Amino acid sequence: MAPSHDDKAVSEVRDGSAAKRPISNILFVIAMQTEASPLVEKFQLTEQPDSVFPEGVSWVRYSGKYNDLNIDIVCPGKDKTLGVDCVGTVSAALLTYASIQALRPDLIINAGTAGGFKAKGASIGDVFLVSDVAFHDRRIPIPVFDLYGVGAREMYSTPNLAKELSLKVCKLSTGDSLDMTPEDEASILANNATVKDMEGAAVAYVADLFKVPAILLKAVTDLIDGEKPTAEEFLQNLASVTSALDQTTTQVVDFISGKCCADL
Ligand code: FMC
Repeated sequence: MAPSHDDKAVSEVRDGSAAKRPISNILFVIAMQTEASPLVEKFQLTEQPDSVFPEGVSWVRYSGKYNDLNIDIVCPGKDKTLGVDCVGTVSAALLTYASIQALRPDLIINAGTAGGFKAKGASIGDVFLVSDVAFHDRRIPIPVFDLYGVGAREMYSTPNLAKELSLKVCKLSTGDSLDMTPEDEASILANNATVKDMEGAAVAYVADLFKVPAILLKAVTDLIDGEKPTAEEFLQNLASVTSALDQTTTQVVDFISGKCCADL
């Protein structure tokens, strides 16, 4: 019997041949519409009305061709009742899962905003390439479950990308709150994170389940250890920081164009 599409994809990941094939399908997972819109415009993508997703979900997909790349941007969309973006790990994980199944990306990019620690060298508008992720709000004080809760994992290594674009590299800690309890703070410090978001480690978890290389780009909207209240600073800087993210993301896509994952 001929191998199915799924069997072929899995064996290519195992024998490493997928990493040596030129990247053709890039999947962006982006939590907020404000973060996605400039990239949708930049890559001249169009919203796909006949969804590859199950009927009734709020998820939105934009697609198109940019250089030699097929680009999809998926967003969790607006909460059906409250009308706000479905931020956070649950939507991000579901959307990443469904998108991998439907679109078979060669590479996933999760681009978004984050809080940064100025004590660790972060400034407003910095865009970081993430080297490692972990969770800071999954406390399970039972041996081994504690490590599972933290869920630390290294991201796909992209030394050439980091070097060529002189990207700042740091660790990311993910949790489902914009604010931070003292317990979260201790855990973020233990994770040695410079930035904190609400989706990155969830996207990385799902990408890892299916062995799809993933890159995380995080732009700093607010300083967690600064003077201003987080929510206020986040909203104030969202638009300007998103344009910095947009610039770096375009450079990353231009760098990726024509390369294999192994060259990144
Ligand atoms: N803490 C956690 N998340 C964020 C943050 C912070 N200080 N600043 N910006 C974010 C990101 C999250 O990943 C969400 O998608 C959104 O912006 C805030 O709801």
